[in-house]
Amino acid sequence: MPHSPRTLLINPTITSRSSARFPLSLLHLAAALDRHGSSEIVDGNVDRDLVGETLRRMEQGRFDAVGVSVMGGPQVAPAIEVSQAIRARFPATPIIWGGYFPTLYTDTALAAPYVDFAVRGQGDESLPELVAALGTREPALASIGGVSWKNGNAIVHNPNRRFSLGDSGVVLPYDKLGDPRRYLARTFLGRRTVAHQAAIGCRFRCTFCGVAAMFGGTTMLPAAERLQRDLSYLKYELGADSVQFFDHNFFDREEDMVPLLEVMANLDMPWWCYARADALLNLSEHSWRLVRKSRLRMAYIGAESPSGQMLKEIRKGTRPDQTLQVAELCRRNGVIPELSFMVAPPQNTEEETEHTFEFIRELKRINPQAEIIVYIYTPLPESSRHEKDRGKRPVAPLCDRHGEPVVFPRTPEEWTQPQWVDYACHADAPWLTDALRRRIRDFVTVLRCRFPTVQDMRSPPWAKRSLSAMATWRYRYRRYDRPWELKLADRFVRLRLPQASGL
Ligand code: B12
Ligand code: SF4
Repeated sequence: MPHSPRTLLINPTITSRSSARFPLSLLHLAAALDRHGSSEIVDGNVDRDLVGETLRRMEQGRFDAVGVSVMGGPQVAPAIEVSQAIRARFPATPIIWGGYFPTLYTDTALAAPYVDFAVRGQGDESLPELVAALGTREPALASIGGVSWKNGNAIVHNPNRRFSLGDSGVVLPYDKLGDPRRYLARTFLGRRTVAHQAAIGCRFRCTFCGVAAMFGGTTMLPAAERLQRDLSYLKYELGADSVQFFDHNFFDREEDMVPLLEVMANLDMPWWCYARADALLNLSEHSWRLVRKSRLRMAYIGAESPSGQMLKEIRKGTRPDQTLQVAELCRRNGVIPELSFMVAPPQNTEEETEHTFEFIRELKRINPQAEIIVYIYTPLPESSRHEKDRGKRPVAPLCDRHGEPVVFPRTPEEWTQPQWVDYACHADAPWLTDALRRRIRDFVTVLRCRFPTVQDMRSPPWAKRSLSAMATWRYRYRRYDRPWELKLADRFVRLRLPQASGL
């Protein structure tokens, strides 16, 4: 009888237990692996003793391979820790890293002695093929698309593989997570919000974006029947009452969206998604009627910059006037736009930042409910971009504040240094001066106290109102600097910060 491979899948801890959402990457991989073998999942967001739980599972039963899902930023350190522990206790078990980190930084991931394989892009086909090959006497590794591996001292990158939205005809194996209901959370959308991914990829190729680096401009939408089936299961079997879509970009071409919007309108589950200003502006009144009926509560829109020139340079494909228009359009349709900006670019750093602050004020005048997220612009290294895009509109060489070239980490360990975790989280960059860093923090403090986010379920309304009143004069007179009294008050209220706890 052929051997049926067993794989252990690991989601290293990245968020608090209460913020844990379905580990969708591992659920998709488990569904694929279980067609010709079996799999188990350890979710470090829920099993807080990640290393202990992993080793316990491995002691209980033999696994042919371990797959670790890693995104850049705070997930790298626990991924290293669990991989090192597995290598020390089970040295013969192959360790495979997949997800955004090994896709964008493949050589860096494989520089580690505890990473044997890196899967680039989607793992749904590559991982089962790799695990099956590892069970053979002479594994034919070179023929598995999307896999990078070590051949002696050399690193071999097999060709990329095409993305697919294959449908097994059944819902994801949620029961592998123990009680899947514990992943439903109380949010501003509802009492039991569920995370779901319907489409994959994004047809755009913004130079700074990890999604563009992963998908290279590919997008695939699900059939309406599939969305209906999946959401019905989540609603009627698991009791979900609202949805947060992790789709890279939910709104695509209007004619393709209408059947999906009809499903949403019938299901009556308030929802949140990623969108683009141009896609929303292009919707007809008929589609907006569906959007309103479906109860889209909030759309996260990458506004990025108020500078048309910068938007062109990063290949965003939208214009600042569209950002202003979409804020107004959303207001009229009862959808809160969550607009994210990237301040402090490496060139014209101070001017662009101040320009963005003024633009945000204009947006707030147009739509006071608009939510604002301020990130630091931290472009990807050229080597991380999708192979189709490398060399096209390269970003100018990056220099730190002393004019020295920025050298990106070459090992996973270097990526765990605080300044690189901040870089991956778009929270800091080597070209920022202390004064500008403080200026940005102060602006964000005044802004979020003046306009507390509706996503904050923890702070009582009276506390939010008081903070907002305290921040009013600073906001009105642009007195952002050193808002000590707001920081002090915020220490008691602890307002939620969407850029840290959001997506
Ligand atoms: C959910 C999510 C989170 C969750 C964590 C999820 C978890 N692991 O528990 C939370 C909210 C905590 C989070 C945090 C962050 N995130 Co996040 N997140 C996402 C999001 C929205 C969805 C991921 C997802 O579930 N996709 C669905 C599954 C099916 O797809 P997938 O994860 O890509 O998995 C497939 C492949 O990657 C691959 N794969 C994945 N793992 C593995 C493992 C193996 C072994 C193999 C073989 C293959 C494989 O196969 C999978 C199935 O096809 C993505 C955007 C997106 N839509 O992808 C951003 C995204 C991944 N996050 C990103 C980032 C940067 C972050 C942060 C580090 C920073 C930030 N400011 O957002 C923060 C950390 C914040 C902090 N201060 O702590 C970036 C990564 C880009 C990059 N340059 O690396 C993304 C792409 C958002 C973006 N557009 O910039 N995030
Ligand atoms: S920034 Fe948005 S639109 Fe641009 S590639 Fe990334 S997901 Fe797509």
